Amino acid sequence: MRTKAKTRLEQDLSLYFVAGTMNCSSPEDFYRILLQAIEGGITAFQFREKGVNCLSGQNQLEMAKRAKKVCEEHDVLFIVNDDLDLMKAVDADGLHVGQTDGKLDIIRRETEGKLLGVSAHTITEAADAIKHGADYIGAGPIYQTSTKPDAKIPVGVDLIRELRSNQINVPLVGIGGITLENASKVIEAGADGVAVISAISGAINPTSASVNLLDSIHRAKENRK
Ligand code: 3NM
Repeated sequence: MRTKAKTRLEQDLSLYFVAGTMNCSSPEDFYRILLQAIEGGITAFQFREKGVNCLSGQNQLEMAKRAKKVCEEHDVLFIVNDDLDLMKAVDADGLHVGQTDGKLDIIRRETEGKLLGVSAHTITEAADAIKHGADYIGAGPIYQTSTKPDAKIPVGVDLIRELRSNQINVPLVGIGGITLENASKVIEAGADGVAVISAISGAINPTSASVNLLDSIHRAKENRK
């Protein structure tokens, strides 16, 4: 990736909201929360419609289109989790995949011209993802999370530090159990951004939760300079 594009992506991943309708009390509630998060300044959004009670088929497609439209209107990156066909159907900005979502070289070929994010839990996984052309890495779970039932053991911000000291220089976001209280530690350890579900979807006021998270992230980036 060219330096300018990389710098832009680093900024665009600063506050990365990840959610699906299952993380909210209803599909309409999901859409309301997304609008409020956008109002609060999220820089990227990942449509992650998976698990119990998730939308499927046409309902899922319609919601993805609505979410993409509003993200596009507000210059918020729109990434689809794990579903290449859905990414193509809505012409998303990119795809995010985990370690078990398929062969990376095939996925990279299928996502040409789009962003590709990969979840990694170790240095080896991150290095392998980059070798296969990942544009950014989601590292985690950093802290304990109850949002993802099959999440691995929390690795702490040490994983971020270790990735940075092992030449993992692509844009990097931490994920898992990140809240207003600990977001700055993830940035101080070397991440470009934080990815959150419940810190925004479960907030009483998703707009102010986003404003406060972004403020904390910006401050931590300033402190790093
Ligand atoms: N991926 P919350 S942890 C979607 O470790 C996801 O790769 C993780 O939810 C990983 O912000 C996680 O509510 C859940 O903890 C994040």
